[in-house]
Amino acid sequence: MTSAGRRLLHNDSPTPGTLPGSAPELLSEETVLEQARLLDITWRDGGGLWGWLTTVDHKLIARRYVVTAFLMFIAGGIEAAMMRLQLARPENTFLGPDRYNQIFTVHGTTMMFLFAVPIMTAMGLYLVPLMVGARSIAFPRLNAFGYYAYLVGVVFLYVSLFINMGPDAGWTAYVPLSGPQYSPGHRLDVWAQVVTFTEIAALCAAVNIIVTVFKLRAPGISLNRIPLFVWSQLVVSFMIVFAMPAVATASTLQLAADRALSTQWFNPAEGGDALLWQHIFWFFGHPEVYIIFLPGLGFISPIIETFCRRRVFGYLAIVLANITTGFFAFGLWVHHMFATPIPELGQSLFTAASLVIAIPTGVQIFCWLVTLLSGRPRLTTAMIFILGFFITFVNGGLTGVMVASVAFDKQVHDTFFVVAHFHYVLLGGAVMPLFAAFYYWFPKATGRLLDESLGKWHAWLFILGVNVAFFPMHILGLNGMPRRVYTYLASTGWGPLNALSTIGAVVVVISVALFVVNAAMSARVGRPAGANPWDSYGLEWATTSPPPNYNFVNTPIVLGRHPLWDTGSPLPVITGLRADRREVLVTTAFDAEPDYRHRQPNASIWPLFLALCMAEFWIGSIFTPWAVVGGFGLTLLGMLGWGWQSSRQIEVERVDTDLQIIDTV
Ligand code: HEM
Ligand SMILES: [Cu+2]
Repeated sequence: MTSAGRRLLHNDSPTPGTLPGSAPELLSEETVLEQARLLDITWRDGGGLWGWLTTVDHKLIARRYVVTAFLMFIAGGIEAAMMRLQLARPENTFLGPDRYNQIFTVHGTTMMFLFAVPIMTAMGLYLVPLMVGARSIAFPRLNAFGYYAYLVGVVFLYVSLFINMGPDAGWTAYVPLSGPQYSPGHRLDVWAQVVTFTEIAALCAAVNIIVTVFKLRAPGISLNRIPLFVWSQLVVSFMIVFAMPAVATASTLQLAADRALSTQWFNPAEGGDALLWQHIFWFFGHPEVYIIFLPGLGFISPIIETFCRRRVFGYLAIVLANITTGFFAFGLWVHHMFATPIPELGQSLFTAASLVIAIPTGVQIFCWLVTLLSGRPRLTTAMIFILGFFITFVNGGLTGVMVASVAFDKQVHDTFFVVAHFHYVLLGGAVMPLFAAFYYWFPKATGRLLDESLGKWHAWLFILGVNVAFFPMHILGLNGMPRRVYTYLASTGWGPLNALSTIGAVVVVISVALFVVNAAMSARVGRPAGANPWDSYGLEWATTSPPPNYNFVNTPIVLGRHPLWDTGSPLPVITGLRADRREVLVTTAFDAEPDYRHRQPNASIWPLFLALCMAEFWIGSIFTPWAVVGGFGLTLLGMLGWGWQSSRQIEVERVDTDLQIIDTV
């Protein structure tokens, strides 16, 4: 790179539009068009069914991921509606006890494992490479494999539910209820393997995002310029790496083994420990909640900035809040176990830690409030959802602080108060920001805007419905209504509030139906968006909508935290990557200086093949030990094929001097 280039990257106060110390040559329009044509040929995956099955384009995979996970939100929503119908009046007979057990378990399992985590990582898999100005994601084939592993879990859970083999011990699958003695049959084996598939998928996504953020950032995106959404994805990816192996091990190597191989991990009669399950589960389970809502919070900064036309207040504070939340999240798990015999000192410690974690989240909220108050907010649909987030999430956070105290928690443990609390957090902290993100980034992914007037109906009805559905549950819980119970007597007096809650759920169903109609219509006939419909600042808005398969014709150069606002469009670019093969620019971890050119794999069938082998292995093992033998052989074959392809395709090369910094036309 030229010395002008180096100076450029380290110049902290850029003058928009000019390059300090250099007289850059300009790229002519023909050069750019010719380059785009070549890149399109190089990065295009095959057409037809084969092309569809073998693609490794991160955007196509992420779109499938988002759609599948959203279908899971609908499935979980149908189950929620069924539960609410059953509970609408006392002694109802719509769902019997056995059906109800399966439905609440599958609802919880679907929402946590098959909707919330996957949809958040999928948004990252789509947006992170675009936001850091990369041609692609770090490991395209691993990305495809992760999606297929997840899809196997989805299909397996729902096929099982339809053949009356749906798990029924709660999404937490506590032993001894979930063990061989009290849950004979295969229902809980299904649960254990579904968890395995989803955790493998989450780990694939996490590793991919971490490496993409550290090594594929466009020149100039030093650590202190990484977009806030990308920061939240990075923190969450590290959390996944530490949390998911715990539950995958507990469910596959311990619970499934206790059930199939008569190991005795959780059986006190044979020297095992039943509480061990709760510890391992919640060591994963508590961070899981933050894994779900930190990306939700990550959506908020860019949306508020865009619609207030103001840079967010307290960038550094928000980054540090993300990191501390990620850290502390691993020190709270015992607050889910206050009803078990935990030493008093331990209880106090975990109470204190649970109170402390409210602080970093509060810091983020205050930063956004300052930004909102000092800007001139435009009340678009995305912003209405963010308003809903403030109301709903803060309420859920407050009840969280309440249940952090042991004395209070023991009163409301396993009642509907807890159900109200965590739905406020999840719907307010994850689902509302997610809908905001849909309205904001849908035009990027499809090239068309969602309809705003339908959107506003969706937003207001959703916020109203959620609060009507869940607020009464606080009171029901305080009045003693237990969770996970299929009915109650009229003499309890819980009927009217339950009926109100069900009405709220119906409003939620209507509002989500409006969204589905909106998305289906707008994807076809919505208003064309253009590259940057909101006049926003991030790199994802610097390319066309939808982005081409190679993301950017030339890698942009970033001179501030808000590239399109700092520099204006078009951005200066760096040239020199080859167009005749799939190359990405690898940069240094801290300062994002060009380092290597890395050649990436072409379309491949091995990810799908390997996921199917793994499905055969894990699902088959429930029914016959021979599946393990067959699965082992097939998996080995899949790995060999995968590796053989890599050895022919992938290489790295040190960046030489032909990378140049250029101001485009
Ligand atoms: C507005 C939509 C929703 C409604 C009406 C709803 C309703 C319910 C109800 C009534 C229960 C309690 C069943 C019982 O204990 O008897 C429940 C449990 C649960 N819900 Fe939801 N829910 C909704 C959305 C969500 C979302 C978005 C998530 C997560 C992202 C979620 C996660 C859970 C979990 C983890 C449980 C606990 C399951 C268990 O006890 O094992 N729900 N839901
Ligand atoms: Cu917790």
